[in-house]
Amino acid sequence: MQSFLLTEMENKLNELKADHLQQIKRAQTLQELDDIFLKLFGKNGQITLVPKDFPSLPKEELKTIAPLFNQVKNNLEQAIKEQRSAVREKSYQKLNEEALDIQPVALQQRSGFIHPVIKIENEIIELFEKLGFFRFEAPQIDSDQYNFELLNIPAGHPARDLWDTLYIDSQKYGINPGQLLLRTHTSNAQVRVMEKVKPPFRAMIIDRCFRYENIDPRHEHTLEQFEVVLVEKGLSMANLQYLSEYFLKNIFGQDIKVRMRPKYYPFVEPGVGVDGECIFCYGKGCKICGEGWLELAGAGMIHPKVLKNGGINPQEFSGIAWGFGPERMAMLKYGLADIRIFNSGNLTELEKIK
Ligand code: FA5
Repeated sequence: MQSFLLTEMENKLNELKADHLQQIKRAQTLQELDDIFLKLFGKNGQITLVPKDFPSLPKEELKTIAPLFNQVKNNLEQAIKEQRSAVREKSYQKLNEEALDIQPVALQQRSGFIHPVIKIENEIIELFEKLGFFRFEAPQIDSDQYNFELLNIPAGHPARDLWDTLYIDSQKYGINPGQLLLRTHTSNAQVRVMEKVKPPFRAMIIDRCFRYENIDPRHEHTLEQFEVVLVEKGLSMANLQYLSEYFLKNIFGQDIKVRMRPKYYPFVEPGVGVDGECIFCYGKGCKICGEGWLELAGAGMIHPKVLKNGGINPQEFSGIAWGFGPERMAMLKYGLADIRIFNSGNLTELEKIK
């Protein structure tokens, strides 16, 4: 007669099998199946714990229970495996049946556009090329010599205060402090072009400059300048006046009101400031322009000392230099109240500027 323990174990295995085969068949999700699997085969699972009583059975009975145990274990494992596949298959079918609308979404097309300041600069370059000007480049990091000294602005001269200069900590490069700077204007090209090109010549420089500015709607720390340097025989203020009008009327239209007023720049004599009438207040004065005019350029006849510094005889040749801010021009042309939009990187706003 078989032992009570064996009978008990056989009953338990048969019950486990019957109960769980039912549960497995009914399971509708992978989560339910995982739970059943853990309940049976986890560390303390009901099937896992069955063999712990095997050592208490006589050897003969072990031969009976072991195959039953393996059979129940395999049946349950197999049933879970099959039901997992069935659940997966069902969910794939459901996905297939759901009419997924996968029409392509209408993507908004964005094309690149030219920055408004570059646009105005391209117009300017084209205008001056027609008059025989060639492009010249000077370094953005330059020496005090070319930015100031050779332009008749010696160290300690009060005119240096006209430019809020950003100096480079140059000692670590073996250069005396105060000798290396971010150029404050494109005028640093004046003597360089004279050294490189034999007169007569008509050069233009268009590039970035830097100032230690308190930024506001009219002032940026990083700004563009455009400069012409014209060295020929017999030039006068009349040529400067002509160039100013040719240029500004071509950019702004024939109605632009332009004025010239005396202005001190150490590298020109006489020197002038060129202003355009403010389009926001029509000359009345507002918070954008101050007194009704927006300063666009500084200009004048190149000082004889500067010509000499560039190796040119001032008795033989005369020069005109003229430097202005393309951003200020773009503000006037496009009716913008704040210069800071240009360097803002705000593509949505920049794209609107037409
Ligand atoms: C100069 O920089 C002179 N080098 C111009 C010059 C050239 C005079 C040749 C004589 C002969 P000024 O600092 O005024 O001058 O600047 C010239 C123009 O640059 C200004 O009229 C203005 O249009 C623009 N500008 C100056 N500072 C700023 C600024 N912080 N932000 C934007 N534009 C500026």
